[in-house]
Amino acid sequence: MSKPVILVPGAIYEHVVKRVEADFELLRVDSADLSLLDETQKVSIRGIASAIHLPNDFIAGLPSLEIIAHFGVGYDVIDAKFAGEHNIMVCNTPDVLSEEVADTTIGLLLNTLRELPKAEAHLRRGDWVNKGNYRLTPLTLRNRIVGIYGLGRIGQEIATRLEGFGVGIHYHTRTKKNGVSYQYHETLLDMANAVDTLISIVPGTPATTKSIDTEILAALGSNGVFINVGRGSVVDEDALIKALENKSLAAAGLDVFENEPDPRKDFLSLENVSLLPHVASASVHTRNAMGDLQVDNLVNWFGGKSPISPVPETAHILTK
Ligand code: A2R
Repeated sequence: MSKPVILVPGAIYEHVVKRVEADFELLRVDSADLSLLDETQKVSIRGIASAIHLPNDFIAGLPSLEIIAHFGVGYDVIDAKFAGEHNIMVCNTPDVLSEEVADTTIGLLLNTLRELPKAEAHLRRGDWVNKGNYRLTPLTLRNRIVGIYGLGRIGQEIATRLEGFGVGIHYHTRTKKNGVSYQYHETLLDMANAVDTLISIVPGTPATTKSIDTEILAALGSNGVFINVGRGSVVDEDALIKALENKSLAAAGLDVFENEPDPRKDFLSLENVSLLPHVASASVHTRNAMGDLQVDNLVNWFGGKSPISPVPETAHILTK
């Protein structure tokens, strides 16, 4: 029997390509563009393994498509509701990256507060021997109260790590979590008023878009620090840049941006921001685990079993 055809549109982690090739017939195109496929190819495609935005007309233009296996936990680049309405399963790669992202979050938080990348640059430039000690940092994690915006799989891991630092921990989600002792806030503004450090790890959705705005940033106060490891779309970047410029916010640490991989130039010139190029889950260990889960979802599906990690919008779809 011939193997199912799996399309890989656009760039993908090489480990995924090897795994797809081993179990399926791999078809690659440069982008999610129907004009790159002939009619026979379009009809042959039964699954997609991707890490990029898939437009709805692309999804709808593949008549035999059964499943989209996305690389990453955030799947805001796919209209999962639309896929579900077309009886197409969508899977993501949750859990396997939660600890890595939480580890990186703590690193970014400390980099932001204690200026560790700048202190290292000071040493490397020869400034330690020539000019003296790096400055005492005005900011510290000591005595901070941290608010976590999104206490899901990753948010919980961040909170667990923060417990070891002896800081106050608050959270905001739409629903209060059972069995969680951290202080809950019904609104993001309530939480921002109660904390001085805000960590965002909510998904990019219409409800979270630009939800961190001038009012939320102002509520953190002039000692306030904002860390984003979720999605850039969640922040009003104009408001954030203004707050950092006029020091109404002390500092920010950002791993995600509205426009990736080309963030706003204003961020690059600001002194009180620590920047990372969306690397929170980017170790070989964790990216391999994500790739394995992505392809295992396809293997299960085409083996007649339920996929491992369907997204909620399509979890009702039965195997074919
Ligand atoms: O609101 P709830 O009770 O469903 O809690 C979820 C929360 N959340 C929100 N909180 C406040 N306002 C919203 N509009 C809102 N939407 C969602 O975010 C839950 O506590 C958390 C998401 O957790 P998980 O679904 O377990 O996602 P995970 O694996 O922690 O990843 C979070 C995001 C991904 O979607 C990527 O964008 C990024 O981290 O890598």
